[in-house]
Amino acid sequence: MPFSTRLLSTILTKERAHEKSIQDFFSLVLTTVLLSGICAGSVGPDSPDYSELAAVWTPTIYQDVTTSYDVRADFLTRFDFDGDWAGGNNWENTFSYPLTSAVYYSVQETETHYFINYFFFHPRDDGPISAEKHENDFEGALFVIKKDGTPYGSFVLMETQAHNHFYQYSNDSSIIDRSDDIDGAVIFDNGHPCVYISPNGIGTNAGHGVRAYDGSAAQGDDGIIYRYTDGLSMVPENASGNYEYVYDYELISMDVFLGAAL
Ligand SMILES: [Ca+2]
Ligand SMILES: [Ca+2]
Ligand SMILES: [Ca+2]
Ligand SMILES: [Ca+2]
Repeated sequence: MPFSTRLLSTILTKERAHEKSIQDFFSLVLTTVLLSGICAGSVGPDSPDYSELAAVWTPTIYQDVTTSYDVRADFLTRFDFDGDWAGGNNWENTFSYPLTSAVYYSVQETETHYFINYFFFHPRDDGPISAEKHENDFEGALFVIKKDGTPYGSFVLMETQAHNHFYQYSNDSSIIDRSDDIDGAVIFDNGHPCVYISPNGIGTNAGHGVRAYDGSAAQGDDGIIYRYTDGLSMVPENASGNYEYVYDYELISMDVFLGAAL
């Protein structure tokens, strides 16, 4: 079995055992599509380098954490944080390796827009009951960027995913409610859209679901910020306080999954 197929099979098997993780399943379906190459976008003659484009629009991430399951289980990291591409050992390896900060991305484009997916990986989705626990928690956000003649375009909206809901956020008044409604506005951090990721636990505001950050304080007065600055992969050392500590993160193309399959 090709590596990518085996990898996804491992992840999906784990995920399907977790019946409530519909949100994770949708993310993985998208991941599957991306890995299959079906969505691979062509680079237009005037398009910027995708890695540069993704870096320009990197989200500033308000990562809430909880001490209930060890705050490290809420740290963003890379899928191969433990030095291998095996998905079936990530739960037990979570605290045995440094959880170096990373966010994955992929870009597609049309004649008028760029669609940048940012994917957030946590080795564990933990909770108080067995049905809440699973490894390989891969969730994300989609940013829609309009081609406006400038090198990197202008932000239009973001769609995020939390549990079995997709949420839409925009500051553009011309985008109105239709079959789905606009769920709120977008706060920018020096030009970077701010997103919120819930901590481990149970309920609507847990499980690493992603929403636009709304300015709220971190639950339990602990949470950190991941802000893309120099693209450095870091291991958070302190998660206490109301988003008091800030850490840079590495940006990685989803293509690495294809590379790992070779
Ligand atoms: Ca592993
Ligand atoms: Ca909505
Ligand atoms: Ca999750
Ligand atoms: Ca917290």
